[in-house]
Amino acid sequence: MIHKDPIYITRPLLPNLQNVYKRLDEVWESKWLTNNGPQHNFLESELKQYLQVENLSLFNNGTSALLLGLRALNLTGEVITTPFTFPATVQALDWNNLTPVFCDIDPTTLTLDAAKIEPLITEKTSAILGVHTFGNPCNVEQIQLIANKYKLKVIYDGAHTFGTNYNNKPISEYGDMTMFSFHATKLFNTVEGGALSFNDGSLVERLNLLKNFGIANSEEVVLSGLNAKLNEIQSVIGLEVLKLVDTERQKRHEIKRVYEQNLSDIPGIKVLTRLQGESSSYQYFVIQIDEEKYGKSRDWLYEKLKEYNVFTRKYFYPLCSEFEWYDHLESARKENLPEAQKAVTQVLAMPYYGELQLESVEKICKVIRDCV
Ligand code: T4K
Repeated sequence: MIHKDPIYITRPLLPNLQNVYKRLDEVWESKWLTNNGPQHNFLESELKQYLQVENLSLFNNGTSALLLGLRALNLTGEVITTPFTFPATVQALDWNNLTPVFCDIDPTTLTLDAAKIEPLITEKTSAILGVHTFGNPCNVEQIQLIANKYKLKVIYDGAHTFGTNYNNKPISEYGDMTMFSFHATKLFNTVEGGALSFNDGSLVERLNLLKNFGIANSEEVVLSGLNAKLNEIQSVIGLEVLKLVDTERQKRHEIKRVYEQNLSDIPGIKVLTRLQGESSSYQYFVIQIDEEKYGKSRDWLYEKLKEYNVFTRKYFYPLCSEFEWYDHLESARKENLPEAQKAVTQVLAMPYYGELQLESVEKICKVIRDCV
């Protein structure tokens, strides 16, 4: 019953090594390792096609993509966002001297509750930063209506939404800008990496400057930027991993099916499945545990599964609003964020990657079923 090898929440999608060597040969031959090399440019065009986006800019990780994307939009003052996210979302605001205004989440999708956004808008608000949490799209239509009414920018942290469609449209068609993460733990990875897709094509130049120290040419440095470029080795990995993504999605589809089949009738266990009309990102498989109905808490189950060598994750814990540097913010107060407070104690991300054996999924579900 106890798994021989530890089962983690994910394992990276690793490309065929011989194919990687072949591409690396090209890199060695060219002696071009970074700064918009041919592998980077090829990956960019392949990804544009895969994600069906017109404007795409690659970065060395998702966090710097978001950080510089916010900078490119010239935002100021306050940005309305969710407390239930990975620290990167709000830290990208911090590094732009933008103040997060925390808005509670919708209990069904665990994304920004659009109905609670409007009362938080002040004359200092410049944008809404939503997170498509676990690949669940935000209430994009409602958020856009609010943004139009108050002339706010809309940025989505789509770290979990590689290849997600919503209403038969690529997820990146919603909002002004969407960030993708290509971290090793993501469905598509370049070891570390990320991208921005954006509506306004004229931002390309500004983003290119921002990720390359603001260097316009050998004579001019026109703005204060960063070094946030995706290099040739990362791009090689990306090009080879991209070939595997569709098969990985199919495998994850099966795993999801087995989880759903085995968990759906356990009292107090709610599967945060994809919403209707959305084509899932297959990034995470997440359950929500209602202690009253299940009889045991999320933390109890987390520890119990460890005894079976199964390492789930409490994504996202703690809430970002609880970071001590936000203590002074009115919007960070517990009583303003009841749904987020609940989710943070109930959500558990389960092992989810193509190589995971269906038999292991069944065993994990049996532990969840039998231990109460
Ligand atoms: N916004 C959101 C909503 C995000 O979720 C993230 C990142 C970002 C922004 C920022 O994007 P990036 O700047 O990272 O591109 C991981 C990832 O590091 C992070 O990318 C991700 N979200 C977050 C949800 O998960 P940790 O601290 O949980 O990772 P770690 O090292 O504990 O890995 C998790 C498990 O994955 C391990 O237990 C085993 C497995 N693993 C991990 C690595 C790195 C492997 O098998 N091989 C590996 O190489 O943050």
